[in-house]
Amino acid sequence: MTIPLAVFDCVSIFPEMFSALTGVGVTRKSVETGIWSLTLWNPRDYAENTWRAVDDRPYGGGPGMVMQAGPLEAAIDAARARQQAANVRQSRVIYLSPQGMPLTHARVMDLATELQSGAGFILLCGRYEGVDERLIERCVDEEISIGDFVLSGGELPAMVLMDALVRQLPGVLGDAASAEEESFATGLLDCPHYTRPEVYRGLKTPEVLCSGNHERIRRWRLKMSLARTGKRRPDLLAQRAERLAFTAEETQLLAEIAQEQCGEH
Ligand code: 9D3
Repeated sequence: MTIPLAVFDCVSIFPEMFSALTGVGVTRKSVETGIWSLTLWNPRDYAENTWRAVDDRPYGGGPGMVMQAGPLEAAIDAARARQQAANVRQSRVIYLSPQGMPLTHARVMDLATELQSGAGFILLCGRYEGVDERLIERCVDEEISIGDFVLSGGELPAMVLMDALVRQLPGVLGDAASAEEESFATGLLDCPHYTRPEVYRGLKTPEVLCSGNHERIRRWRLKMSLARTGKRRPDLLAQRAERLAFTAEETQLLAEIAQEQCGEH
């Protein structure tokens, strides 16, 4: 493999964190075979003061520190130049930020398509209270959040985004796993899974899964997915109903589930 299917450059004052992505599992295997690449840039290397400080106190006062525009822009420029030298068509700068649009499966799929058509991503990870707004104005194409909860910085979100994207590249997952991937794409939660032993501390594996009847198993799994989604994520079922995305079989199974739940109450 000579040309990677996805090119990432990442700007962070904690580059050592990224071994959590490049050092283990399928993400490690696929980066080692050259399916994707990650180059890290530490804005401290572009700080001009003797202490290599990249943050300063906020104008207007208040708690915490703000990342300065200068070292971040220098690091982004270096990343852009490296990507151009690596024949990347155009670089997209994504700032992982609590103010961004929340990441969704649909957005992951669109970004994966963009990557595979030759774009390179430059991921900007903030620390402290955030980054100087003028850096965002000048350099950032898009802001992405991974959800409405508070983290300590953008590094874990950047790894979440890369992990989600890398899984979509051809050759990263086996065929079985990529087929399974569709389960989220269908908008249903996964069914329960069981493995040996058949009885664990008195708890039996559902008989159907040991029956060898693949049609019964498929139907049971679909039913469990529908039941769980209805119970835990009624919003997902409602979305699917709006899109009229239920098959005749699913409608039948949902009726069975409703019937059985009537018995429970
Ligand atoms: C005083 C307000 N700050 C604390 C609530 C705002 C704040 C600044 C920086 C909150 C978090 C962070 C660090 N977080 C990220 O950089 C971040 C993030 C997140 O915290 N949650 C979800 N997605 C993301 S993407 C980047």
